[in-house]
Amino acid sequence: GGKFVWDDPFLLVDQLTEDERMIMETARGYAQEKLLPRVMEAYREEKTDREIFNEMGELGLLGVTMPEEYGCANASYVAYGLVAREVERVDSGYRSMNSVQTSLVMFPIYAYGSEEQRKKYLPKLASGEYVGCFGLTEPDAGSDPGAMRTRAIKTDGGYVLKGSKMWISNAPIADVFVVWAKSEAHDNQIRGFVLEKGMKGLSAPKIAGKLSLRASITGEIVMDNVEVGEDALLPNVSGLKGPFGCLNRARYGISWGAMGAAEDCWHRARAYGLERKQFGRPLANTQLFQKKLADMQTEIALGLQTSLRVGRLFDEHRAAPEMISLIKRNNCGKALDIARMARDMHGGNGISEEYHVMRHAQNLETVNTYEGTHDVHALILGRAQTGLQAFF
Ligand code: TGC
Ligand code: FAD
Repeated sequence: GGKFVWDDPFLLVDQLTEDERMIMETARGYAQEKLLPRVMEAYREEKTDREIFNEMGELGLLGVTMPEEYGCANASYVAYGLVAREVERVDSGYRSMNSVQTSLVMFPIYAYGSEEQRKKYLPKLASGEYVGCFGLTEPDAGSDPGAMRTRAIKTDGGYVLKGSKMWISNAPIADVFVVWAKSEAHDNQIRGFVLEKGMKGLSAPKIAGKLSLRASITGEIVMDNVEVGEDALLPNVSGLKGPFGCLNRARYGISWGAMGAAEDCWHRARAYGLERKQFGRPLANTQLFQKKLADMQTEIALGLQTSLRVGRLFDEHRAAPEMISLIKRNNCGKALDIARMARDMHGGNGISEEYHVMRHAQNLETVNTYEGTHDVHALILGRAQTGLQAFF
């Protein structure tokens, strides 16, 4: 007979390589020792610690899947998922900082950039010396990024960029901006451009008043006739498949990350239920409490196993976008349900910052929305099985 490990029901750890386990341990140690002690204050005060990028960079946790020649770990997509899970166990905002840098900034420069662009940006993004951001969403183009208004107009030596982006993670502290614009010189196709902090006409005001993801800074990107050279254009991709190629990777990582947040909520609810007594016995000794724990355990075990499967397919270049929509949607939705449930199981204490579950629940509202909302991924999956387009 096999052994049942309550917090690893399908023995996920056994399915990892030695390298993956090492990266997971590094990420877990860092997250628990360095991120957990500062998250309460960061969240309460809406404070993003810029040094987190340097710390993650030093440990090789930025751009983990990219080659060693650019200062990266050349690890598997499963390893990338494990990092997301460990970091998001502490806070979705910290995972967001890592996802954006890795999948949305380093990946497009690596996959679509020139060798000069790779050499110029990747090592500094890998070490955390540079912070990157990714501008796709606009005030009037969120779920429908094809409706973007940002334009690149051809000049003698390059382009002028005009437009604005909304809800951009890392933007106010970013050194490097990967932005997507319709380019007149390229049949109005969507093209990627790499902008740098300090360019004339470029600003990134902070969006204040967020009640979710408060440890991760979010901003606008305003491009008021920003002049760039030809060397700012990402030469090797055109059309929506450029940004979507990045989103496939980030969404996949989020499917692991959301499960990390859910695991933290589950473990905390279990520990609370064992400790807290009402009606003369521990809460965990009641049927309703145990049913909730069983539901959490089940959804998390299934969710992690599917992310692992898609990660392996990613490494074999066989992961389809629809697989990623399925796990991004389901894991985020389930994580949000679990966090709300854990909040409830903590009673009044559940609303206090000290118990962490309310913060996870608030964060997961964003995670369920960004990178394609829960419903938008349903429409992607609906289209894939009916052949009918229901977006409009
Ligand atoms: P559609 O006609 O479906 O496709 C247009 C072109 O794009 C290609 N494509 C993909 N390529 C690779 N991977 C994918 N997942 C792809 N999805 C589409 C497609 O093949 C086609 O190429 P071509 O060559 O034939 O032109 O486009 P549509 O306009 O109908 O799209 C609809 C929809 C809903 C699927 C899509 O627009 C969508 O996914 N919307 C959600 C938007 C979104 O996810 N935004 C994310 C912004 S970034 C962010 O949130 C970062 S937060 C990160 C953090 O802080 O952690
Ligand atoms: P909308 O598209 O207006 O959607 C509103 C509602 O309508 C949703 O429930 C949606 O599911 C529903 N809906 C939309 N279309 C349909 C349809 N056809 N049928 C049925 N229902 C529909 N973007 C970036 O580019 N870079 C970033 O770094 C980034 N970081 C973010 C950080 C945070 C904290 C947040 C909150 C967002 C971030 N985003 C980022 C933006 C994010 O990707 C968008 O918010 C998301 O794609 C949804 O777009 P929207 O907000 O315009 O909502």
